This record gives sequence, structure tokens and C-alpha cells, in this order.
Amino acid sequence: MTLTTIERHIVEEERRHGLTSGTLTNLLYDIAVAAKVISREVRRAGLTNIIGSTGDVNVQGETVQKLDIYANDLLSGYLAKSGRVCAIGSEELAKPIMVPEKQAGKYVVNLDPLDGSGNIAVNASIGTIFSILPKLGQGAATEADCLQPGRNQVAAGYVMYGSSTVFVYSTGLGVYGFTLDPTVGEFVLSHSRIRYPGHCKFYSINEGYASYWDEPTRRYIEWVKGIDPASHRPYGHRYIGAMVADFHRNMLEGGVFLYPRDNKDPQKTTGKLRLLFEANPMAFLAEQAGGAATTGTERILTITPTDLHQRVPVIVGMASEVERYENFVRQSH
Ligand code: AHM
Ligand code: MG
Repeated sequence: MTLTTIERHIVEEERRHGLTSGTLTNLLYDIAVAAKVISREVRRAGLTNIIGSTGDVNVQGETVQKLDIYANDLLSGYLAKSGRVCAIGSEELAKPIMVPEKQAGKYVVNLDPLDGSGNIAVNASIGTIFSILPKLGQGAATEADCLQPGRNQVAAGYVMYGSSTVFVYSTGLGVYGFTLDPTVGEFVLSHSRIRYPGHCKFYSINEGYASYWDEPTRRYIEWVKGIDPASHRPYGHRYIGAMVADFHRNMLEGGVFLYPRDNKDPQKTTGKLRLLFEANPMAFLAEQAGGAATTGTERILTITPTDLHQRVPVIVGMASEVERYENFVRQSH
């Protein structure tokens, strides 16, 4: 049996591609170490009083749960002291953390420390999402370093705390997945060069919001539910309320995830998901696995961010489905 740990894999990958600095490798390894600690806390959450809400409200106006804070503090604190990072943007923080220049490194990390936190209380899957960008210029980093288009990402990934804990990442050389072996405490290579499979089987969208959808979304979902064995329709529906888990299933089994523009809140017609913390890293992974990601009119990775907590419609998954959705949008104009 060959056992490839995440540490060995990223070192070997770096060697294979002639990269010498090792900083990115170490940064990914830092995230994997923090993920093991978060995973331990997630596994214990049902047993300790860490479960539940603190009653505070985060910058997005949502109730913050204790594990969100724990994951945010652990990850941001650990990365800030690593010497490899100059700025950290987090879904849980109104402003990015700027690492003092003396301890600052050359990378910027944008994080969703615990995505799908509504699932904590019911022991369903949750995740951590990360996006790694290069520092822009010389001198002290600023908020602008966090506000880079997704195509600038040098690496992105997620950790899914599901029936196992899985670490999935890409440095632009394909997508790799590792499963945590709790008996030895190591992430072990379990998914090499992940690619979306041949045809679409699943779609993931909050069907409860159908009355809020715009016309193209309504028509696309109607198409998905049509009966046509030649195009394997109707597709199955899966939606757990944690993007990491739905995205993961769709990447492995063939599917598309949608959190489209809706008119639920007339003030916000952008959907719910954040460009920097959720859409960009998932779009990077999707493209690396042969998929695609769009807002309906724009490729996610080309958007120039204007705000740290900017929200965008997200349609991500198999390229065929993303293109089809875009066609429905074009036809409605
Ligand atoms: P969160 O970052 O506050 O946890 O919210 C993001 C999550 C996604 O993981 C998930 O796909 C979506 O919210 C579910 O939202 P909804 O309940 O509106 O469908
Ligand atoms: Mg989130």
C-alpha cells in the first residue's frame, strides 16, 4: 500500500514543477494543520457546550455560532503568525487583519472559516473555504491586496467536515483531495486529479426560493426537471445548505450548484454568497476540475471586487450546465 500524506504530496508536487520557495507549500500545510484542530472541535461539538449560538450578530447580520468564532480565531491567529501571510480577509471580520510588516509574508488569504454553520446544530456537513493570492506590491499590505480578481489566485481549497474530514485543494495544477485518517492524524491522498465526470446527474439550489427566482433561473430549473433520457434528465436534486458539501458531491458525481440572483430582499438582488470567501475559491477549483463558474453574465474569476463582503450570484459546476444557464440568461435579454 502506498500512503501519500498531504505534506509529502505538496512537497513532491512543488519539486515536480520546479518550484523552489516552499512558502506556498508551507502555507497549505499550515491550513491543513489548523483544519485538523477545527475537525477535532467539530467532532466534539455534539458532546460539549461549544455547540450553539453566542447570540452575537456578525458583519453580515447573521447570528454567529461558537464554532464560527473558534474556527475564525484559530485560522487567522495561526496564519498571522506564520510569517508567510501579510493580510487575512475573513467572512467573520468586517475588515481584514493586517499582519505587522516585520512578520508579514508574501501571500494574502481570504477565508470562510466555517461555511454552512447553520448545519452545526444538527450534525450535518460544514466546511472551511480558503483562497490564496499574491501580495500586490512592495511595502505594507492594504485592503486592496484582499480585493483581487479570482484569476489572481495561486491556490484555493476547502475542508469538508462530513462523514470524514476531506481537504481538497488546487495550486492551478489540478485538484487533489485528502481524507483525514483519525487514527494517525494525517490527511492521506484519496482523490488524485479530480475531474467532473461525463454527464450531469445532480443540481443543487434552494428550491424553497423558487418564487423569488428570475426568469432565466426558473426556465433553466424547469429544463433540468424535464424528462429526456438522452440527456439523463430529470437530474436528481441535492441541497444540504452547506456549499462545500453540495459542491463536493457535484464535482465528484457530476452536477451544478446554484445560488442565483433573486428578489427575496429588494435591497440585495445579488444572491447570498460572497465573492472573495466562497465564489472565487470554488470557481478556481471548478475550473481546475474541468468545470466553470458564472454569475449568469460574467465569469466569476474575472470580476474585480469592490468590497470585501461583496455578494454575487453563483452558478458553479459542470461546464455544460454553466454554459446552458448562461444561454438561458442570454435568451431572456
Ligand atoms: P454561511 O457562510 O453564512 O454559512 O452561508 C453560506 C451558506 C452556503 O454554504 C449554503 O449553500 C447557503 O448558505 C445556504 O443558504 P440558504 O439557506 O439561503 O439556501
Ligand atoms: Mg459562508
